[in-house]
Amino acid sequence: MKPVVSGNMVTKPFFVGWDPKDAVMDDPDNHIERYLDKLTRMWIDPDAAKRHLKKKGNPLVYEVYEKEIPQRDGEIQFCSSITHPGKIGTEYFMTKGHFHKRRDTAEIYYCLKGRGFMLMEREDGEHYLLEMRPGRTVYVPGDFAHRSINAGDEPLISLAVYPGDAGHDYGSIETSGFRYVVVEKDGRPEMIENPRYGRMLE
Ligand code: PAN
Ligand code: ZN
Repeated sequence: MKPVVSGNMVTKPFFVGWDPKDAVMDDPDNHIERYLDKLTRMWIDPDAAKRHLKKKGNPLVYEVYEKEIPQRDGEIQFCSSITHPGKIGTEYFMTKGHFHKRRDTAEIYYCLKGRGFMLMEREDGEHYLLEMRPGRTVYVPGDFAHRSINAGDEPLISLAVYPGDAGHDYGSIETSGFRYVVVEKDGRPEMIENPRYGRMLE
């Protein structure tokens, strides 16, 4: 019996297993994979991304396993968000980041594995960088764009939970970027101003 929903039909009760060893959901409906060759413009040094592709190949930067839940008010979306370890130049592997289409919707990230950060930034410039580590839940309020950053040497894995009708808006982050980025300096993570802020597509 397939214990899940389909499309926009009535939601039926279901469960998912959560592999306690690799901390990722079993039996997802969708698996989204983001490889470096499709993410070359999101770094402070896009040429470093191109050099990486030439010399070291095309790594999987992050991936998401999710159940397919109707995108409507009252439902709850949830997924495994996995950001792999690595760097482009000095900048840690990270997700594209997005606002929610319905801007006032919040999200929680329950970190299960790895080390890193949640970078959050509102349109007016208010921003926060919170450390993610196993056992910690980060609350991302509505109106904040958010991005996971892996500053460790194993996958950064979280259970992300957000409202059914939140949706994703990638456009403004793709174009403008975040005002701040996290790089490795003297072996440690450091938040610096994004030198390409406002012109990520150039
Ligand atoms: C997460 C993210 C996931 C991948 O489920 O979608 O971490 O990051 P991007 O969506 O920025 O590529 C979430 O925040 N959902 O709303
Ligand atoms: Zn989100």
